[in-house]
Amino acid sequence: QVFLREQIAQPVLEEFSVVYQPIVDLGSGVVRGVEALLRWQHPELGAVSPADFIPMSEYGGSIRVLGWHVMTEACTQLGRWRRELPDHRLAVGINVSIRQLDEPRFAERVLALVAAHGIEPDQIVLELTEQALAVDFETAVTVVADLRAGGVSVAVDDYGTGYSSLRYLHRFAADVVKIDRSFVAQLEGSAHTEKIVRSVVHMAEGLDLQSIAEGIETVAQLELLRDLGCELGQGFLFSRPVPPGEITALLRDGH
Ligand code: G
Ligand code: G
Ligand code: MN
Ligand code: NA
Repeated sequence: QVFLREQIAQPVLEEFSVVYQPIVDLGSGVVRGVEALLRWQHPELGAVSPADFIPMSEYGGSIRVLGWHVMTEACTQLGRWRRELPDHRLAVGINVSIRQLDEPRFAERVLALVAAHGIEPDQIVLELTEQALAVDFETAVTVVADLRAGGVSVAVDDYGTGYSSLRYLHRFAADVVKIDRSFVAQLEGSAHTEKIVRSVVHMAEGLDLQSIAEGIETVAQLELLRDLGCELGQGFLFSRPVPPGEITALLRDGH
C-alpha cells in the first residue's frame, strides 16, 4: 500500500491507458456512446484496479494529472472515431473527480481541449458522482454551469448511492442520470427495487434527463429495465470495457 501510494504520487503516464465500455440503446441495441475508464499496468505490480489507485490519487493530488491524461486521450480518440466512422456520432462519458473541478479554469480548459480536437462539446459527458458533488457543492454548481454553457453535458454518476438529493438535479440541470449498478443487481426478484428504479426513470423523464443503467449482466435485467422505460444501458451483457480498436471494429460491423 505504501509502495502503491508512492508510485501513484508521481504517475508515469505511459503506464496508463484508457479503455471504453459501450453504452447501448436498450430498445434497439445500437451503440450510442462509450464510457472512458482508466487502466494502470504497473511494471512490477501488474494491473492495478482504479478502485484502489483513484482514491489514492485523489488524496495525494495526482488525480489532476491523471484526469487531464484521460480527458486528452478521450478527446484524441473521439477525433479519430469522427474520421474513421463518419456515420456515427459517439458520446464519451469521462469520470471527473471533485479534485479536478476546483482546478483554476477547469471548464475553460475542457472546452479548449474539445475545440483543439475538432469534436463537438455535446460529444463529451462529464460524469460526477453524488459523493463528489456533496464535497464542495458551490464550486460544482459554478463549474457545471460553465461547462453546460459551453455545450458539454453532465451526468450524475452512481445515482442513488450518495445523498440522492434533488438539489443536485435542481441546481445543476444535469443532462444524464446514471443508475448505480447496485440497483440493477437487485432488480430481479425484488419488487421494491423495481419500484425504486421505475421512480428514478420517471423522474428523469419528467426532468428531460437521459437515464443510463449501469452494470447490466443478464437478459432478464435488460428486459426489466427496457420495460421500466430506461433508455440506455451498459454492462458486461453488452461488453466489458475494451481498447478503442475494438470499439471501432464493433461499430464498423454495423452496431
Ligand atoms: O472500470 P473500473 O471498475 O475498473 O473502475 C472502478 C472505479 O474507478 C469506478 O468507480 C470508476 O468510476 C473509477 N474510474 C475509472 N476511470 C476513472 C477516471 O478516469 N477518473 C476517475 N475519477 N475515476 C475513474
Ligand atoms: O463508478 P463507475 O460507474 O464509473 O464505474 C464503472 C465500473 O463498473 C467500471 O469499473 C466497470 O469496469 C464496472 N462495470 C461495468 N460493467 C459492469 C457490469 O456489468 N458488472 C459489474 N459488476 N461491473 C461493471
Ligand atoms: Mn462512471
Ligand atoms: Na457509476
